[in-house]
Amino acid sequence: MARGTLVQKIIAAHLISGDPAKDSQLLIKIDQTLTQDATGTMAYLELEAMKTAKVATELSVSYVDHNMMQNGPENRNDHLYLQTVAAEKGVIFSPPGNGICHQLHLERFGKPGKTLIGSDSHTPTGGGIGMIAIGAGGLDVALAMAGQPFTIPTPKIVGVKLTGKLRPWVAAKDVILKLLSILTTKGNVGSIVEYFGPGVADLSVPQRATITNMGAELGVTTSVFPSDERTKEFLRRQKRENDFTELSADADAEYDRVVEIDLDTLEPMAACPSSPDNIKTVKELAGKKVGQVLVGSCTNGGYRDLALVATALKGRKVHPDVTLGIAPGSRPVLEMLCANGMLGDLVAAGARILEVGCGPCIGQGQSPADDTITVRTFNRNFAGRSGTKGDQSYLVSPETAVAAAIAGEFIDPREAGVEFPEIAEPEFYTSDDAHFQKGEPGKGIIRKPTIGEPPMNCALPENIDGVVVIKVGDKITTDHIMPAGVHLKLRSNIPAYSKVVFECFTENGKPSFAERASAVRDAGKHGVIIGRDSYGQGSSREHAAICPMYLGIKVVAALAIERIHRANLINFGIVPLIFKNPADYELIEENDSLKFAGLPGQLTPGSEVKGTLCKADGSTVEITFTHPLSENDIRLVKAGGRLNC
Ligand code: MIC
Ligand code: SF4
Repeated sequence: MARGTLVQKIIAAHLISGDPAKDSQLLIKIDQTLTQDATGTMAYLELEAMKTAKVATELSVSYVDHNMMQNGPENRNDHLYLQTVAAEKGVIFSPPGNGICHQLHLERFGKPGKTLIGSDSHTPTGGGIGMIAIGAGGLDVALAMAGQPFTIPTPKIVGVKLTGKLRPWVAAKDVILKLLSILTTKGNVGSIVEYFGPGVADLSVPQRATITNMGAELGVTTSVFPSDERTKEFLRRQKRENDFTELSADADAEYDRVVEIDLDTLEPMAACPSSPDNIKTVKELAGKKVGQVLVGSCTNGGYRDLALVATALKGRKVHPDVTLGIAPGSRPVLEMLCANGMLGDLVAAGARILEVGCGPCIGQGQSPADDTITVRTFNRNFAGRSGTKGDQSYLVSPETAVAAAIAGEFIDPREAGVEFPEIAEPEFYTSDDAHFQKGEPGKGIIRKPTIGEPPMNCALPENIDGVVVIKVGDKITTDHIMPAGVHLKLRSNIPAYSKVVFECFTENGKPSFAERASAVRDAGKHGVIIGRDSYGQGSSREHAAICPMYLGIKVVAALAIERIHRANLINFGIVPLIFKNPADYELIEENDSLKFAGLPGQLTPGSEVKGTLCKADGSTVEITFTHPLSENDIRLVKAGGRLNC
């Protein structure tokens, strides 16, 4: 691993086993965990299955922020389970209405130099305060709560050198959009981004957190900023100055790759439909009519973001053709806007005030109209994530969003005729922790009927009599595999949720993926999924592995599989394979038979795996795969996943 870097120092302080100079896998101690409700129910069911009496971490927090619509009893049933299981296991519970996990964790619990894993892919938000904060599947978080170390690939460190200062109307969001235009969402698996250089001091902790949050879209393990005077200042304003430790890389730190971004020359930018790395300058989009603007999410739901929008709108009205929704990232943020009158300014301007939480970012309401542009301060614009098929979702800064809300069209915010609102950090943030619950154990766990058990798998069969149930292309996200939106409430009910696996690929009148996979399983055969590059991007939702496993999928073969999804596949006993020769992908069609004789025996660290492709005309081709599995991973997949071990 690159020497003298901040990442190397924090990892060295947490290393349990593995030599960063030699080994490809490192086991690190985890100080803190976080979960959110949509992945949390499964994580705590798994923790219960491990018979853990109390969590072994320094701090574990269970947040409710995703599933808050309460259309039907499922959401509230989940909340009650989470509240009572937290009390039993020594986990702090953050109830619905308190805020988005990442925003609250940064405000109230993040500590420089600590390690954090969270069952949400945007856990790297904590990198803004100098933590090594990593997104993971629920089972890995449950294991960390039980005191087990977490495995990371020995990272390549990408140093991002920041110089200069952000100019008015150019935002922290534009820094990460610029980096996405350079590094893209593909090909960064196993890397960690470390920010350094004189430009770092120009950015406050919330601005840094915007950058590390959306760094998740690069597909890296995490991103991290040094902990410096700005960090100290943020912690003082949060009334927790004692949590400060100064941390930085050595002056002569070596990075595996260096990218330089001059903040002075950045432009307002947007990620265009339907990928966070489809970047254009706002100037290039100028004049495009906008139908909806949404401000909030764990990327831009903080005090400065909303205060900027409120101040720009003061005395103005939202354009009549636009609906503007504001979803504050946390209760403290909303409380501050209430206290200083900015909430009134937003309401007077015509904004619709939404509940504190993830809300429209995960398709919980506010789906845009057909054929209209929606402009969002969020981090993901995957096709259909907004709840509207064929949506045109653009990701921007609050600065660009408010300019579009006023003008009714894309406009470079520097040309919108609005005076730039200088937003000072408040002398003190609202730091009332009264709503975090440290419940008492011994009162019992409430488990209503909509909460099922995590499904079990069987050991990996000797011979895989595989059938290709689906073949998909590049950049398949876990939103494609396991849709959220209206189905999000099924997260605690695997049989019901499994029915919508790959729903976006079901053609009208044709059998669904679930029906086809079940037919393969019921015929005594084994389901195979074929993906192309960067399979399993995005969300950490382990349901993208659990539900296919439930439907009998045994193998996922692709050109590349993203880190969190790959770990989830292994955890649930699905074998991830990589095409040795990428051209072989072209040979395979849906419904082909792909057989693996003696698969458990073929799996040793670094081994090749041979499969036989049998075409409908009776011809056969041998295909060679590699795999990314360590010795321990092999043990897990052979057993049928961690819960079977
Ligand atoms: C997301 O932004 O996609 C989510 C919803 O927060 C997910 C977690 C989930 O699917 O529950 C994530 O980012 O990991
Ligand atoms: Fe919630 Fe959206 Fe952040 Fe995911 S990306 S945690 S859905 S706000």
